Amino acid sequence: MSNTFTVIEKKGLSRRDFLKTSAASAALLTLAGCSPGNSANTVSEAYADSPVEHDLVNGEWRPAACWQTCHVRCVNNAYVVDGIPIAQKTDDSHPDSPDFPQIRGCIKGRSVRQYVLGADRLKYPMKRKNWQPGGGDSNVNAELRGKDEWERISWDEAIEITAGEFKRIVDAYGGTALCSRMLDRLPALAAFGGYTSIWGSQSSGGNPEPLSAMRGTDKLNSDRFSLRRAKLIVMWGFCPIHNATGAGGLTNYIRHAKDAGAKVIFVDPIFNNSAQGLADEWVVCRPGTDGALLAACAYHMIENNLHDQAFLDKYCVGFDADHMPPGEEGQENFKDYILGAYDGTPKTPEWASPICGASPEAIRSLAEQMATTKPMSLKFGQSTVRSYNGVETAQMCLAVGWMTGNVGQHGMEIDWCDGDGGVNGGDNIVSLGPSLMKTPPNAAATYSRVANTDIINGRFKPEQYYGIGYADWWSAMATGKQQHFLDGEIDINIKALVKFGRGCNTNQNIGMTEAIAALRMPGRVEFVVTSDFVMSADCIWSDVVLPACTPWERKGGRTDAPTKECITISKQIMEPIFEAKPDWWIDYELCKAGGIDPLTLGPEDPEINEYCRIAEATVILPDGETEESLCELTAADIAEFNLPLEPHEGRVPFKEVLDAGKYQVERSDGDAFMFTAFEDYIKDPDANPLKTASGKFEIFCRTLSDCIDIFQTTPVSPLPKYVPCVEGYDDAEAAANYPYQILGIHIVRQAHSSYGNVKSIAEYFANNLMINDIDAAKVGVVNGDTVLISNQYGKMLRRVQLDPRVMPGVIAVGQGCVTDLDEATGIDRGCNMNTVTPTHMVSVGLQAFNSVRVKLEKYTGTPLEPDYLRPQVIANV
Ligand SMILES: Nc1nc2c(c(=O)[nH]1)N[C@H]1C(S)=C(S)[C@@H](COP(=O)(O)OP(=O)(O)OC[C@H]3O[C@@H](n4cnc5c(=O)[nH]c(N)nc54)[C@H](O)[C@@H]3O)O[C@H]1N2
Ligand SMILES: Nc1nc2c(c(=O)[nH]1)N[C@H]1C(S)=C(S)[C@@H](COP(=O)(O)OP(=O)(O)OC[C@H]3O[C@@H](n4cnc5c(=O)[nH]c(N)nc54)[C@H](O)[C@@H]3O)O[C@H]1N2
Ligand SMILES: [Mo]
Repeated sequence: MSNTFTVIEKKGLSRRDFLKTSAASAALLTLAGCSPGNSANTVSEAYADSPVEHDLVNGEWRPAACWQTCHVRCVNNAYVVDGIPIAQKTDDSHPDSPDFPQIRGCIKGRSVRQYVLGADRLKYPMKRKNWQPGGGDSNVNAELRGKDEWERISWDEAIEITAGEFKRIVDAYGGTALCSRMLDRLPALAAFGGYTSIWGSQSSGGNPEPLSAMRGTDKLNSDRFSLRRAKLIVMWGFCPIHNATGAGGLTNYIRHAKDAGAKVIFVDPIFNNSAQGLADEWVVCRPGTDGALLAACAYHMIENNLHDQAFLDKYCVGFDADHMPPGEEGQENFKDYILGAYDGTPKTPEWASPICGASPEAIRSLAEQMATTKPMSLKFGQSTVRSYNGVETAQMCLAVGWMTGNVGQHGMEIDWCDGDGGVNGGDNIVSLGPSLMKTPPNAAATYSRVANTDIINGRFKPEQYYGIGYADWWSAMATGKQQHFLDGEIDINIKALVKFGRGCNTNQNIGMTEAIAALRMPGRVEFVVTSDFVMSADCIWSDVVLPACTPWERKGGRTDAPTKECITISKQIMEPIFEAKPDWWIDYELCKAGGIDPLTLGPEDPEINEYCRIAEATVILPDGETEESLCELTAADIAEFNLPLEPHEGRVPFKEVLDAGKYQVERSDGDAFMFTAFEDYIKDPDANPLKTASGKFEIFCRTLSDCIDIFQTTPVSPLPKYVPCVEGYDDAEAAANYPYQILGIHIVRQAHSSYGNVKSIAEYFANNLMINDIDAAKVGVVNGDTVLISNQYGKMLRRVQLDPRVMPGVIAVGQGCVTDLDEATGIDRGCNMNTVTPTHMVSVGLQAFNSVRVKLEKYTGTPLEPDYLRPQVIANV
C-alpha cells in the first residue's frame, strides 16, 4: 500500500476511500485469473458474481498502454475512478480460441498500475547537490556520482542547465562529445550537433550478420498457423513462458501444435519453466557450447545418411566439395569439417559430449529426430548467440538446420525468436500509419551497427562509421582513447552521457564496474542527464534527472503493433503525476532554449501523432492482397482531434477503433495470411533467388567473413565451425580460477531493469541464485544463504535457491537487477548480472553476456534480505 499512497494524497482522495478502492481491485485481480475451475470466457464474466463487482460502477474501463522492453504490446485496460486507475484487466473483448486468441497481458502488464503509481516515480526535475554546470572538477565532483544527495530544481532550471551544457560541450568539443546508446529517437541530441553512438549488438547477439549474409534476410519467422502443422518442435535455448508471454503467446501456439500431435524437445542448460509444461524431452547443453552439440548432430546425420542431400544440393552452397559457391571451389566444405578432414577431429557425439554435457545417446537421438521428422520447427532463443562465439553459433544453427531440409513448407522453420515468440512471419495484416515525429540527421554521423540491407546489397561503407563498440565504451570514456575499427586507436572526448527515451546506458550493458569507475573519474565526463519514469538504473548515476510522463499520462496514449494481426491503442488514464512531462515536451523545450526550432522535430502538438497513426492505419482484406483504410475518418473527427488529415472511408469509425483499445483481424487455419518462411524460394529457386551472393543458402559464406574482417576484431571463418568461448566452459585457465558458468536469464517479473521495483510482483516471483543441489553442497550453502559471486570483472551478492533443474556447473540469475553498490566493500548488493560480464571486444561488437565464469563463496558479511523486502530506490526531494 505504501508505494502508492503519495499519489492518492496528491489527488485529494482520503486514505479511507483509497483503501476501499484498492482492496476492491486487489480482490478483482485475484478473481480475474486465479480461481480454480473458473469457466468464464471473459474477465467481465469472471467478475459477474463477485461480491465486489458493485465497486466498479463509478468509473469506466479505458484502454491503457503496456510499453516496456519485452517487445510485445498486449491489450491492457484500467478502471478509472475520478482520474485514478483502481483496477486492471486484460483482453476480454471476445472469447478466447486457438484461431482468434485474446491478446492477454502477463503479470507485468497487469501491474502497470503499481508501476505508474509507484513511490519511486520521479516527481520533480532534480540535480545532484554537489554538481554544477560549467565543467571542471570543482563543479562536477564526479567521484560523488551514485552517492550524492538530490535537490529539487524547477523545469526552467532543468531545461536551462541541460540545453546550456549541451551547447557548451558541443561548442568546446564538438558533437561527438555527447554520447548515448542509440535506441529510440534522440531528436534533441541530433539537433544540438549530433552525438557519438555505441555500436555492436545487445539483444540479437551474433545473429544479424550471419543471417543477412548467409540467407539474405535477418529474422524471418513462419507464422503461428504454420507452426501448428509441425510434427516436431525443437525449442533450442528459449523459454516462452518467461519471454513470450503476451499477445496470444508462443506457449499457447506450441500447445496447439501439441494438441495436433507435435512432439516438443527443449535443448537448454536449465529444465526451464516452459520445458516443465511443454517438453516431451529435454537435452542439456552447457552455455556457449551449442556449436559442438549441433556439429555432433551433423556428424550423426552424415554417418547414417539421414541428412536431406537433395535439399542441400538444390538450395544450399558449401555443404560438400561438389557444391561450393562459384569461385570457392577447393575451399573447406562443411561435410569434411564435420568428418574431421581439416583438423583431424571428427565431430562425433563422443567428441561433443564432454564439451556440451549431453550424452552421446541423447545427441544421436536428437539428431535422428530432427533429421527424420518433417515438418519440423527449430526455434532458437537469442540467448544462444549472446556468447563470445555468437556468430559461429548462428552459422552452425543455420547449417545444421538446413541439413534437415525443414524449410519452405507449413510447419517448417529454422530461425530465432524473441519476445514476440517468432510467430509473426509475413506481412502485417493491420499496419499503423506513418509517424509525424522527425529526427534530424545525426550531425556527428556515428554508427550503431552495419545495416543488414547494406551487407546484402554490398553497400556497406566502413568509412561512414565512427561509434564506440560496447566493449570499449567505458574505457573510451575514462581514457579519451577508443579503438576505431578502421583507424586503430583514436582520440575521443566524451563529455556528456545522455539517456532520453527508452533504453538504459549503464545497467543493461557489459562492464558495469568499469562504467562506475569511468563515471566517477575526475576530469572526464562533465554532465550525465537522464529522463525516465521512475528512479531507474541510469538515474542513479546522473547529475540531472528529468521526470517523464508514462504513456498512461499522455493525451494521445500510445499505439503499438504486438502481432501482425493486431494493433493496440490506448487512451490517457490519468493526469501527469507531479511535474512529469512528455518526452516530446522535453525535446521541444531543450531545442527552444538552444535556439533550435522545435518544429524541426514534429508537429506543434505532438499528442496528435498517435491519433494520426491510428486514423491512417490500413488493413488487408481476406484475399490477402487488397489494402483498405481501417478507419472511417470524418470531418468531425478531424476537427475534434485537430488532425492534419483528410476525411476518408474505412472499415470502422475512427472513434470506435479508439474506444476498443485494439483492432484484431480474425484468422483461421489456411487463410490467405498464413506464412511459411522462404516458401517462394523453395517452390521456385530460379525465379525467387535469395539476396545472397550466390542466390542460395550459403553454408560457406564469404560475404560474412569479409564483412566481419572489416571490424578488425575477431575474424570469423566463412564456414560454420565450433569455436570455444574465451572464458567459457572449455577455457581451462578461466575454469581453474572460476569453476562456474553463470547465465543471466530474462525472468517473468521483470522486463530487463524495469519492474524490479514493483514489490507485489517481486514478492511473488523471487529472483534468487538458481543453483543445483550438488554445487550448493560443494560451496556449502543452503536455501536462503547469501552467496558472493565474483570474477575478474566484479563482485555481487545473491540469495540461494536450490534448483535441481539447473545443470551442475552452471548457475543462473535473473538479469536486469539494478546495481546497488556497497561503497565500503565494492560489492554490488543488487546483483546486476553485468557486474560480472566480460568486457572484451567480440567480432561484430556483440556483448558476450552469457559466456563468463565466476567463483562462489558463502558470504560472511551482512546477509541479503529477500529482495522484495529491499527498499525501493526513491529520491526524496
Ligand atoms: N547480462 C545481461 N544483460 C542484458 C541481457 C542479458 O540477457 N544479460 N539482455 C539484453 C537485452 S536482450 C536487451 S533487449 C537489453 C534491454 O535493456 P534496455 O533496453 O536498456 O531495457 P530496460 O532495462 O527496460 O531499460 C529501459 C529504460 O528506459 C525507460 N523507458 C522506457 N520507455 C521510455 C520512454 O518512452 N521515455 C523515457 N524517458 N524512458 C523510457 C525505462 O523506464 C527503463 O529505465 O538488455 C540487455 N542486457
Ligand atoms: N518477462 C520478460 N520477457 C522478456 C524479456 C524480459 O526481460 N522479461 N525480454 C525480452 C527480450 S528483449 C528478449 S531479447 C527475449 C529474450 O529471450 P532469450 O534471450 O532467448 O531469453 P533468456 O532468458 O536469455 O534465455 C532463454 C533460455 O535460454 C537458455 N540459454 C541460455 N544460454 C544458453 C545457451 O548458450 N545455449 C542454450 N541451448 N540455451 C541457453 C536459458 O537457460 C533460458 O532457459 O525475451 C523478451 N521477453
Ligand atoms: Mo532483447
